Amino acid sequence: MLKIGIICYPSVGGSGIIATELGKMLAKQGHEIHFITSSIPFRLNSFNPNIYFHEVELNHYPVFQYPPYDLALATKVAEVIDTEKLDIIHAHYAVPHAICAILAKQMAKQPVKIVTTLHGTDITVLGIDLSLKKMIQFGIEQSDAVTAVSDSLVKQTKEMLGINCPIHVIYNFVNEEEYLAHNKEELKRNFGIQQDEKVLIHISNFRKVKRLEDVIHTFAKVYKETPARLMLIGDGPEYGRIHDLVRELQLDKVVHFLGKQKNIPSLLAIADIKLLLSEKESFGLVLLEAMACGVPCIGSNVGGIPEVIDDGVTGYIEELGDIDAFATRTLELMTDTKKWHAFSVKAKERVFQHFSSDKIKKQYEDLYAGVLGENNEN
Ligand code: GMT
Repeated sequence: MLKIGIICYPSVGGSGIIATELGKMLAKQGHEIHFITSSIPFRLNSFNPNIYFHEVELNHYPVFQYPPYDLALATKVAEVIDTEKLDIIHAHYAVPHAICAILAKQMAKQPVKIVTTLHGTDITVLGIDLSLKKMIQFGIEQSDAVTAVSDSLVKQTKEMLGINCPIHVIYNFVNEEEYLAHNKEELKRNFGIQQDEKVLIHISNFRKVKRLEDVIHTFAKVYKETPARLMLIGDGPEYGRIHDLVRELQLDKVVHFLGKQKNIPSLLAIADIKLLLSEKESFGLVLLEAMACGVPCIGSNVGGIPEVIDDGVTGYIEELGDIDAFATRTLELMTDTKKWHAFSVKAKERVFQHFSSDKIKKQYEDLYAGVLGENNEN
């Protein structure tokens, strides 16, 4: 069994969810897991004797204008490598986490291997910044193994950064236990949603790349044709602008801003269709979460989205910004009950067959064994 240190963002967000759920699964398997983060990861909600949490504390020295979090993290990681004799540091995000891991490895007295997982924003957004490009390249090249959450992200990383080292695709997954059957009709009643009203849902951090305005305009077209509601889960920089747009379009009675929510499976259980119309999306974990609840998804033809949605089988993929096509497909699924059911069944099947947590956990374990020289694959 291995001793694995995990560095991730502890707050709400796909990368933090994947890092935490992976840690939980590895701990169940018997590995010793050490989370090294600024606060307890929000998904770390149950006790497991194999899971440890090391808090990165910031010192507010007056000489620093801003407390240097990255240096505090690297120091803490080095300390944990030595005290716990870690075999692996698994950094989620190249910058700053892989960089901190590399620095920690140099400071530590014990040898350790570094595995870095790229989640997308680190490459597709930060990689455009020339000042960070070199650092991202360094983080990737100095890691002992690198994974990315989709084929599309591997291609983009190689193209944008001119990197030749291998990057393994290991897809995201969901914790299947959280997506057991919910009573959809009862939950809908609790929300005051009428029998004939269909529910569309969008979940994101309300950043510009998520194209919330396309979600609203798509819903507006759908609502003209049939009774419907739109549930918006999450919060972020676009919140105010999108709120104004909803009011301008006089949709405030049927568009619900629910803010950040923890119990995503119960909310997804109410939904009939999930919309993710982003202009950048390396994977789209929220799609997988929706599919696990049997919710067909409509997405833009961008990044890893086409690797998650099976077009015409578990949902539809349309070109970025094509509001008419998004609305037509939404209406098609809303009005053809037989088709909706077929898509719903296939969506669940796809999650449990292609993105099963056991399969993904095994891929990470094989990768760890590879970097530690325990098999001949690497
Ligand atoms: O989408 C975000 O802005 C959040 C970001 C994160 O750090 O969680 O999500 C990225 O990682 C997720 C987990 O691998 C992916 O499902 C998201 O597609 C990816 N976001 C982008 O590529 C924009």
